Parts: sequence; structure tokens; C-alpha cells
Amino acid sequence: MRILLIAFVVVQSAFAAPQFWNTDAEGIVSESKTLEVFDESINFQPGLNLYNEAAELTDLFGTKGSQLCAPNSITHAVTFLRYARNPNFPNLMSVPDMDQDGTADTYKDKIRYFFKVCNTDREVGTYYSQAIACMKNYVAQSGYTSFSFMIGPHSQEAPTGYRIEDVRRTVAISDLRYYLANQVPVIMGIGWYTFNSTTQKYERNGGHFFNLYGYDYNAVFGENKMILKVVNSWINYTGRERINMFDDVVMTRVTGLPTYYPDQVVFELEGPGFTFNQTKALVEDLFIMFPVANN
Ligand SMILES: [Ca+2]
Repeated sequence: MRILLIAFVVVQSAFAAPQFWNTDAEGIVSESKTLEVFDESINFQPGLNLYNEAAELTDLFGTKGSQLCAPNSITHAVTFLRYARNPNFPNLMSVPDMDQDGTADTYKDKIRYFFKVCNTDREVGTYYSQAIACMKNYVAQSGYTSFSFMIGPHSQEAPTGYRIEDVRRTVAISDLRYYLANQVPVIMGIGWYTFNSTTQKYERNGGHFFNLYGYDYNAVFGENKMILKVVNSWINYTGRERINMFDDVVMTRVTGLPTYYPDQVVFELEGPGFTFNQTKALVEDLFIMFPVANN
């Protein structure tokens, strides 16, 4: 079943985002994997598999293995912005020959570069504040105005001209529809939460970053559900067609007593890479990284 691409812009009156040139979302168009018919369906993932590169950077691993999800997802997003997006951002800067193999700016060099400039810790990974800071700096150092900020309860700084309450709030489905429809490669931060039967609450015991490059949405979902096109650093896409180098992950509004979940968590994820017996993947923050050309 072929999916219709429908151009639209969600009006966000409090949020005067930059003018995006391309609202037609002319990315890679995938076949639907479900029998549902969606009002809006977008997939612009670039067909870039970084799994093997990251798996070979074992000198950056901690005692529990790789904590490279932030450097990996940032590398994925900047590669998309520089080469695949239409229009693209060719001035996004190359990185040095970090591994001294004689070739600069390889995917491995980029992952090493963001590991370094994000101050990623090989044991605990990358804090949200560190991740957004290095995204923002990379775009600015490339000579663009950096429209880079977080939306979510951990957001600490609004972009110029906006209020902190515009971005320090719970994530909304309308946010994802707006940015993804404009081919902004959103990075999502989730927490892994396990239920503690003593406190009767979900407690956080880790987190994860990954890339979003589209979604399926039906108006009947309202603000309660959407299906995300996820590129996840711990899934190896080798062997898939480039058009299929992503997974459908369902994001739904959590139910239950208000105190059952952490404050300001309203969505959980289920699907490949996110479904476990005792642990929930709860959506926390979105990372928007977008270059705006200086006139
Ligand atoms: Ca190199």
C-alpha cells in the first residue's frame, strides 16, 4: 500500500520557528507496514547504518559496553543535514582525523568527535545538557545560526526570542508533527524506568538517544498516539534495503494513576528496541538541531 505524503504545517502560535523551505517532505517514501490508513505519513530517513562503525569503537566503551548513543545519533543527524536533506547544509563542518587513520571526517571520526565535544562519559553516557550544548556549538561553529534547543522537562534554554515556558514543558505530538514534517531530524531522549513495588513508582535507571525521521499519524489519534520512524544506534540495519533502515515504534500516552509515572512524562514507546518485560521506555525530551543560513 502506497502512502500519501500530505504537506502541512501545524500552527504553533507561541512558536515562531524559522521558515522551512520544504514543507513537501520529499524524503524517501516507504511502504506502509500496517493495515492502518494514515492521514499523514512521512519517512525521510537517509538509509544510513552506523551500527558497524559504532560497534568497532571499543576503546570508547565502558565496563558495561557502549554508551555512544548520543555521539552516534548526532553523527546521524548532522550527516543527514549536510548531505541528504533537500535543501541541505553543505557548510556543516568536517571533523578532524580523530583516529589518525589518514582520512578525516569519516563516520568513525564524527562519532569520536562528538564523544569528545559532548564530554560523553564512557560509563554513564551523555547528559542532556551536554548533548544539546555540543549540537548547538557544532552548528554555530559551521557558520550557521544555530536553531538548536530542547523541548521537554529538562530544557534549560529557549532559542533567541522565545520563552523558556515554550520549551520547558511536556513533549506534544504536535511538536513531532511540525518538526518532522519539515524534515528536521529530531533526536529523542527517553528514560528507562523500572517499577519499584515498594515506592509504587517507576524509577529511572538509564536513558537513551535515537533519531526520528518521520511518522504515521491519523487524526483519530489526537494527542494520544503516533507511530515514529526510528533509527536506533543499537539496531544493525545491514541487509535491509536503504528505504527500510528504520523501525516503526508506537508512542502512546501513558495511562494509570498520575503519581504512577514520573512527573512530566506523558508518553511511552513500544516496538523494536524499546519493549522489555520489566522496563518502560518513557519519553522525556526532544532535541532540535537545525542550521539557519545567515544572509
Ligand atoms: Ca579518520
